[in-house]
Amino acid sequence: MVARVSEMKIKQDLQDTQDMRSCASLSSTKRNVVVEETKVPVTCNKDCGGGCPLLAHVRDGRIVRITNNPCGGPYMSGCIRGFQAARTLYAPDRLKKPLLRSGPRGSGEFRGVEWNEALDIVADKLAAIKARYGSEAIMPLGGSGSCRSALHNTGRLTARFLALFGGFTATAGSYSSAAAQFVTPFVLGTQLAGIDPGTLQFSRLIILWGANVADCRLGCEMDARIREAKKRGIEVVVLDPRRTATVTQLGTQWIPVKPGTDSALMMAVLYVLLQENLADLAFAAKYGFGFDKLQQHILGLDGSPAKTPEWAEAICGTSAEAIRRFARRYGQTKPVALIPGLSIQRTIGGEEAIRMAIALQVATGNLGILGGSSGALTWGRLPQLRCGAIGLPFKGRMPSVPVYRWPDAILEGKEGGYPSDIAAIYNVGGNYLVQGSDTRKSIRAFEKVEFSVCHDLFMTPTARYCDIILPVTSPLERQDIVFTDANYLLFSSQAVLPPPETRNDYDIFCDLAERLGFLSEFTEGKDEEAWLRGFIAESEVPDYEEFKRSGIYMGKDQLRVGLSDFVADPEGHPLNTPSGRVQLCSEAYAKTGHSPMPEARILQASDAYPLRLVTPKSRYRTHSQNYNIPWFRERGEQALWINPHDAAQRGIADGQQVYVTSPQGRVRIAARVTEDIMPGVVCLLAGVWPSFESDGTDVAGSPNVLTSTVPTMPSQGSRTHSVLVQVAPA
Ligand SMILES: Nc1nc2c(c(=O)[nH]1)N[C@H]1C(S)=C(S)[C@@H](COP(=O)(O)OP(=O)(O)OC[C@H]3O[C@@H](n4cnc5c(=O)[nH]c(N)nc54)[C@H](O)[C@@H]3O)O[C@H]1N2
Ligand SMILES: Nc1nc2c(c(=O)[nH]1)N[C@H]1C(S)=C(S)[C@@H](COP(=O)(O)OP(=O)(O)OC[C@H]3O[C@@H](n4cnc5c(=O)[nH]c(N)nc54)[C@H](O)[C@@H]3O)O[C@H]1N2
Ligand SMILES: [Mo]
Repeated sequence: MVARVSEMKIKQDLQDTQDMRSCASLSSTKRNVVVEETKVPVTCNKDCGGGCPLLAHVRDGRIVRITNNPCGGPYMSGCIRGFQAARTLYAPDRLKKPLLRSGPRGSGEFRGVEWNEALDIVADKLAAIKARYGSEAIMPLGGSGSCRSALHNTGRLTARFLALFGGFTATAGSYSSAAAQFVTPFVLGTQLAGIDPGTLQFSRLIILWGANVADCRLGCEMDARIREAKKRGIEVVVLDPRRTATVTQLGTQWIPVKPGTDSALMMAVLYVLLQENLADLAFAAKYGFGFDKLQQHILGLDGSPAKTPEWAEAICGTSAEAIRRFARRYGQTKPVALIPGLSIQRTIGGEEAIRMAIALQVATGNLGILGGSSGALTWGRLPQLRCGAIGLPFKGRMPSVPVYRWPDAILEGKEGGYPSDIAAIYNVGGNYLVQGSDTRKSIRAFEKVEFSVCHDLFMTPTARYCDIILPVTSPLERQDIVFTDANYLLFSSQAVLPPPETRNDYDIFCDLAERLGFLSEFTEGKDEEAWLRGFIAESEVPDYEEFKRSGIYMGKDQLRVGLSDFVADPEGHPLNTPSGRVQLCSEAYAKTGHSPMPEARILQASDAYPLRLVTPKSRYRTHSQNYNIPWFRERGEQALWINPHDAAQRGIADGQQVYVTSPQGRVRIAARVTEDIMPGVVCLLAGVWPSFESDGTDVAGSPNVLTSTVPTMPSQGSRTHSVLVQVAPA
């Protein structure tokens, strides 16, 4: 009885805290006298899209629940993955002992070993590889696991360790945004052309172009800001091949568009704007360079077809009438925030979609103004708060390969034109046998190397192919400073103790550095606390203790608009482009072998593979994380989304098992026949761990079994939304 009463008290207590959303109440963490419950400021520290200030409620050394940290204010909110993050900590399949492979690679046969033995083996193997081939024969792989922080950062730590060891072959660029990253500087002279989400309160139209922010987070405020805008009567147009939760919850209109065809649709929008005198020609001439040429291209005055809505309809599957209506609304409203998802550039020709999105915002006078946007990526595209982070002490040039092509680089090596022959994989914070493209090719790459080591919390498909697996702590079990995509920093305190036999990635690298003779260079004589205090000393955060207490430090300006200085004063703040203006036409870009002007470069479907597959994020997963946890998996059963029209053509009923085939592989999965996806397009959500039958068919529905490592050019970026497939009843 006593326990129940006290629990009720705690509930009331927490309720009060939540309702007040009072940051001050955090100062006394042990508020309840009956049962001690501490509230610890934390965050997830993954490349999850969020960056959310959260509070872990801890009782008897266990996290009992996770809520929003009231210090984040009314708009910042976590999501289901953050609120349920404790499920990762307490999952029964959490790795708790170092494992040494005892059967063939991929068999899953391992035996437990003591830490000392495991570390000796890793150190010896690395030393042998270096002696035989040089340290460039080692390729670190990793991405989204604990990649946002100052100290316990899987990418930074691995690079620091291997750099001090002697160097390595790096993977360059990112799965996320390689095409945008490549092309944006040609057009804008910078990557920093985003907006703070708070500026959306000034927008009169919001265009989510391939952005599904209700499921796939692009910052922890976006959702609430758009929800509020919609409540105020602002139109929110969502362009997506799928009717997503963003369409139904945040949107006022859904415009379906076939994946990889956005550049064509954008051209038709510009055509209507020009034809109907809705473009801001003065703005475009003042701030853009080459608008006249682009105009000729759009209107078909350069010998190319006119980019009419009818022309686009045939390519994009979007009705010409919908394009006209949308263009008019766009041209008649101001300011307009165009927020591209990263999806539109993870396609063949994705570079062009970004160039055209910028062109549209220039043509409508929405670039660099409050309530507008640049058309380039917004997520994480403004200066970060100054703060230290563990460094990469590498001097000189490091060989590198585009990350999207890592399996090709391993399989083909120097003979294939890559800079090194890779003999070892050091995998920390990534699960590329799920998330890399062309899973079967990726497996061959793992099979080829002489040695592979993995640090992870779970026996992922990637860990399964490694020779040694070292079990690590999770972000909630250690303290760190976490960077975000906007103008605030987070402090994530240690909420609970880690399982006894797990270690921090940092400590593992210390143990290895000691064995290999460079411990003092690696640690610089500092422990965790000393590192963190040092990072804050380099920052503008005035008070370390206060930062730690509240878990968040807000930068002064929360209403930043990228390129606003240029728009306010183009002479005083020219862009870092040849013209000093927005390079709508770029001769420098043309040197890559592509058109100086944006073009509609679109992958053509074929008779053998007539359907376009998209492979977006699930709201329940960060990439492949959480797939192994039943609570999340039950909420998002994998299925192939297919339109009734395409299903009927193939005699496929809802729930029926189907084969999805591409040149790379085959998947068998249940069909979900739904109007929520447009005709001609099918969808498998990303992050599903594959499960192969003996004939090589994956029966889990893992989309990368079907994707290809042939990238979009010239960026060498990911094209996981440009996948051509066929579907047939199984
Ligand atoms: N088909 C398709 N493929 C895609 C995408 C897509 O949309 N469709 N998206 C692409 C994108 S944008 C990205 S960013 C990549 C992401 O690809 P990955 O980086 O491979 O993503 P995750 O699946 O999150 O893998 C992170 C791993 O790190 C582990 N981990 C978590 N915390 C820690 C830690 O503190 N230490 C260590 N050592 N390990 C930790 C997790 O358990 C997990 O196994 O996927 C890409 N692949
Ligand atoms: N829940 C969750 N959120 C995340 C992540 C996660 O793993 N889980 N990962 C984070 C990371 S690392 C990244 S890089 C970002 C990625 O963010 P995005 O790349 O934007 O995410 P996706 O889910 O791949 O795609 C978003 C939407 O675009 C649609 N789409 C696909 N192709 C096209 C196209 O060619 N044109 C148009 N108009 N729409 C298209 C999809 O149907 C989907 O609804 O998300 C971040 N947020
Ligand atoms: Mo990403």
